[in-house]
Amino acid sequence: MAALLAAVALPTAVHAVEFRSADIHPDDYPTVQAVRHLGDLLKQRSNGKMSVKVFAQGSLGSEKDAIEQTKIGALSMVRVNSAAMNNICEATIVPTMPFLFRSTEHMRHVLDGPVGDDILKSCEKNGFIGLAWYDSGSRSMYTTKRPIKSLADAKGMKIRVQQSDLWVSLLEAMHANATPMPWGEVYTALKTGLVDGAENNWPSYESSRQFEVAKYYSLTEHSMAPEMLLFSKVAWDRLSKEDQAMVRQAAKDSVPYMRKLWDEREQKSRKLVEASGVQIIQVDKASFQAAMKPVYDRFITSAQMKDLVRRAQETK
Ligand code: GTR
Repeated sequence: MAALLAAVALPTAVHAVEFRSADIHPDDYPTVQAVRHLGDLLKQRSNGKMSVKVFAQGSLGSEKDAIEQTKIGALSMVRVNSAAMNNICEATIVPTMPFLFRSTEHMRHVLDGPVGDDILKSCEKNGFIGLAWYDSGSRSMYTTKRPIKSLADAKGMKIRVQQSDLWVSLLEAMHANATPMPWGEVYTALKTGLVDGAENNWPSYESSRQFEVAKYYSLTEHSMAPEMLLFSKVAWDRLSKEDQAMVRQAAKDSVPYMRKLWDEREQKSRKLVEASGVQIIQVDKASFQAAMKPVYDRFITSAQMKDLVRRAQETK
């Protein structure tokens, strides 16, 4: 009887597939929650045939490591910041560019529209199926010893940046000393004085506890580099057309869910950080923006990149 049951149960078990996905953020972070939600949708809609397991908190390594694993198909999915893809898929530089987006609404319109789609599609040649864009708010500078009140204060400071040539150039345009390193190492680097500061949005600054060691947060809001959800092309090609469509739809449906969580978390994180005694500094954003011309001159050179930037800027 047991053998008979096993034989009956086997076909479903064989065909059920669990997609492994990585994220460097903790369990309660909106990106992790959103990918879990996507997994729930998928499981429901496929009657248990497809599901997702999210490995959070960087348990599978840095974003760079996770991207490499996704590329070879060892991981099916990965959620990373657009910056982590800058050196791999050139067009991801566009939404990472300083001061490109005018507001959250503008960013969402661009990414939800043809420009966002074109950038996602362009990563296919590099081995990644772009499934969705998620919010990441605005990134601002924070420091340990003294506040950045103006552009001049950033000069010579050692600032941690993401592992992207664009980010090195962005901080160099502020005359800071850019130090690329994985996110998981930043807390210690700030605490031990290896770097004088870093930059990120409210939820990352808060969830990483970096606000405890870098207590000056200067509202430069210099980039709205969004989050990306990518599927391994190798793993994708093993799926049927129907399953691919189902994954795409679930990813799409996870976006409004993510944005709701994001909006709530941004406020919650900001309040928590403020209550902890962090000093929030208003800066003249226009002066930081003006300093970014060399970054555009260096990275937005080809006709394709110029076209994407122009179309993004022209989006209402
Ligand atoms: C966060 C982002 C992460 C990672 C991190 C960093 O805002 O969600 O994917 O890019 O910043 O600065 O390394």
